[in-house]
Amino acid sequence: MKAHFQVITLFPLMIETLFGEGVVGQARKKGLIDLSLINPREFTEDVHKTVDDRPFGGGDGMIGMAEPLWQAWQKARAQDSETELIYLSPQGETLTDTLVKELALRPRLTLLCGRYGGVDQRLIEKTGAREISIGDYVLSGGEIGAAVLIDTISRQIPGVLGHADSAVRESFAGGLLEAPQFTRPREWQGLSVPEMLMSGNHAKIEEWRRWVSILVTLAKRPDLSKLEELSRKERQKLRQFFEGLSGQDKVLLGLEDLASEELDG
Ligand code: 4GN
Repeated sequence: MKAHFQVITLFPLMIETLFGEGVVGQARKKGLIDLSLINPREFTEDVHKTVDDRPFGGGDGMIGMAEPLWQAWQKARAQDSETELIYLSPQGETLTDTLVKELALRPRLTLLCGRYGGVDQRLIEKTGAREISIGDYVLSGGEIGAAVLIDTISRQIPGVLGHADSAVRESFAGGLLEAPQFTRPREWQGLSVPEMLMSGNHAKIEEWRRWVSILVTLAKRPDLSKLEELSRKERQKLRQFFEGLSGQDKVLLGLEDLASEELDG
């Protein structure tokens, strides 16, 4: 399944720069991802190439004019008749791992980036654009939001990530954070690496990482953890595992504040 992203933006270089290299840049070279940039300025008729104007009723910022954006959308549709329009805005549905996976099922998307005060609402109405927000904060333009969508969806496309492809893609599924990672040297500024990771026993290491993942999620993002889905037996095993960690490992893993009582019940 090949992805096709089209981005309607006054600043195409922002997007082209970000995705000229890195994981997405490589995937474009392999032909797994197409990226088209459409500049609404292309569709202006006046000498000043006007794409925005002051808001009716007054207020700060400039508003993207409906007609150049409409023409840009027609171009996107001409290039991909099945593309769907997404408008990046703080008013949209919040992006989550679940929504990323849903969008990745049909990755033929046109991302509309507003600037300044946003775009004329009649354009949103006429196009039926789906509004998505990348989080509860305001950006100076939709480009960074569009980039977040392109990056997160691309990681779901088979072949885009390295070997461990699906394993890496699944890392957030199940609502668990990853266990902390370490590399050479074995000792750095008086700190060593958890002994288990040096054991060479891959099955044991994977089991250890899974328990650490559960603990790290509980400690740092209790809102994500689905600990209530663990059985009583698993919870008991988790508590034993936590109590068996060395003091230094608890510190290294960021678990020093997690009390074993939190694993009760
Ligand atoms: C998207 C766009 C934040 C988001 C944006 C977000 C551009 N700021 N949270 N700024 O996903 C409409 C008004 C587009 C702001 C403008």
